[in-house]
Amino acid sequence: MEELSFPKDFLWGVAAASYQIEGAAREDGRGESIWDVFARTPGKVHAGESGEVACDHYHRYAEDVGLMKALGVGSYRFSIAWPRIFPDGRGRRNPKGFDFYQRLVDALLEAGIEPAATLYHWDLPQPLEEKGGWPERDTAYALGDYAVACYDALGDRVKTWITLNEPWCSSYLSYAYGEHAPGKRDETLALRAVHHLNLAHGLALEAFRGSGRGGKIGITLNLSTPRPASSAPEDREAAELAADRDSRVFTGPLAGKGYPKRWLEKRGIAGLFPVQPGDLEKIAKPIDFLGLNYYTEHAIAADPGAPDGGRVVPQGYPETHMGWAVVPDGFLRQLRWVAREFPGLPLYVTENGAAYPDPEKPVDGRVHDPERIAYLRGHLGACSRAIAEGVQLKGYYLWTLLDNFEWAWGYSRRFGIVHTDYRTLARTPKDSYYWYRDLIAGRGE
Ligand code: IFM
Repeated sequence: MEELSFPKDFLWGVAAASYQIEGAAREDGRGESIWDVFARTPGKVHAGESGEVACDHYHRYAEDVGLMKALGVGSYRFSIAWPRIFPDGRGRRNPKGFDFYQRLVDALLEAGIEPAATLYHWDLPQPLEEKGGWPERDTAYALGDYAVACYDALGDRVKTWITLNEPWCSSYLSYAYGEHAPGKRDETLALRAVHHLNLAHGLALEAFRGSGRGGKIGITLNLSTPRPASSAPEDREAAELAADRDSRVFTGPLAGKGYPKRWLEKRGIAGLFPVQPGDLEKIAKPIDFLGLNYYTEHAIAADPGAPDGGRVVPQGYPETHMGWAVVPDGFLRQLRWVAREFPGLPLYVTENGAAYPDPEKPVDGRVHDPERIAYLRGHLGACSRAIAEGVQLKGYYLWTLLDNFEWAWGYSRRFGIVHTDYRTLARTPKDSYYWYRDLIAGRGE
């Protein structure tokens, strides 16, 4: 087995998101998000589950920070629930919502853990969706205003900011494929959402630079950098088109290259991106780092009947409980791809981890999860290799600390290195928690 080797100053962390863990959905003046509404729409979420209680992190955050401290992580990536601090999306502030994040940040700093805050991890305030949501330009400006309020409230202590988490999900999955809130199925809306999410990033970035605050800011993408199913030119072309659709619509504007012409021309959809003068310049302003969330790699074969000319083909790899192929080499390929697109830009893995069918209750106080450890080890091997090749990878946030609400899958998929018993809300560290702890402490493999 290849040795894992990381620089002394490599940042180790865990990541989580507000709606997936906080609960307290109707408490202390929190407004509704699109996920509250989606979850109570019959048939949208597994077993009709919701984030109403989730892991009750809102009340148990001190215990969770204690778990992180004992784990030895240097940083915790969390997201701020927009409707908790602006119940209507903009305008009226909710002081109790701000107070929660003040308490959380103070507890983290007290424990010696650096907070890394994501502004938007999918819980759009419902009143903004009622005005059209991400397909509407005004939502981007609303995010810009919300960002300023977050910087003002927390910017003296939070030094790492992530504007958006996985805008691919907030656009395609939410407005074209209907699998995420608000559950629409209209590609035109999704492409408008893509541009307004990119613009929202640009506005939040501009506001951060304008604030003169110290610290760093970036964006987190879940890129798809698929492998061609064969070396045939048609398969290569299909894989590139898939990368244009899923990745270069985000990386292109960020890198100052605009939207990917090849795919736009093939589909004849250039006119569907509502770009206004000055937008692309704002989006292309330099970021301090790029966050990558990697779980799997697809193989793509040409398919003249498919709208984008390709289809995902099975690869014969083992799969996680999500049905996602386990392809650590794909992670290495993706890190190289990103290093080529953004030469010299510091990179962070802002999510990586795996769901496996752990038991509902620990047995004798233990949860054995050897498959998750193998997954993590394999993917950290790819990180270690990338660093040895010169990729500017500065840190790794494991997804995730606690088993939690896995969106449309409800509580049926467990990604945590700490088991959550949803009946008692008791937390039990799994074997993977101890494995990660030893790795961080330098006692790992
Ligand atoms: O749980 C999600 C997270 O919210 C975003 N990235 C992927 C994870 C696993 O599906």
